[in-house]
Amino acid sequence: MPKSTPSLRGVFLGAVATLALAGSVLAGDIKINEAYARSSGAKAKSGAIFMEIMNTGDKADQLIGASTPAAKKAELHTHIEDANGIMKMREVEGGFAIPAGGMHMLARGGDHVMLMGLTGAMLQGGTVELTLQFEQAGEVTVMVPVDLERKPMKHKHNADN
Ligand SMILES: [Cu+2]
Repeated sequence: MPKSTPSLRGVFLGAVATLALAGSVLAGDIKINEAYARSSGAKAKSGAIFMEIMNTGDKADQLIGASTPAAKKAELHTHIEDANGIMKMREVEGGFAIPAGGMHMLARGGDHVMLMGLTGAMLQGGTVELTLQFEQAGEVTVMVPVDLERKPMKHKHNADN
């Protein structure tokens, strides 16, 4: 069937290109986009990972845990404002809901994966292997590029920035 060969080859190459895209992964209904990791510097004992988590399925999922060889512990954190107006981080019991057909952002100043007790310095250009645990999708591993230069994300409608 010589006619079908070129299209099959195209599909195969497309899949390889998707896998090779740093900071992205597709696992079942879960798609991770634009993941990146950062810390406050080479001597930092902790770091954080941000990403967009999409759920392309028709069933709600939940991110319930994370682990990485880059740190002793990975926790699901959010920022909350205390009584004095000071932003503090705390662990989120039960993790983050990823709605069916929707997405959940992990972003600076909001929800994030916290890495505590880094096993080595997070250097620009490096990569952190992160395994996320989802209730439905199970374990999803993404190779996360370290990006110390990325600025916090601006809202898209903020055209004057
Ligand atoms: Cu944190």
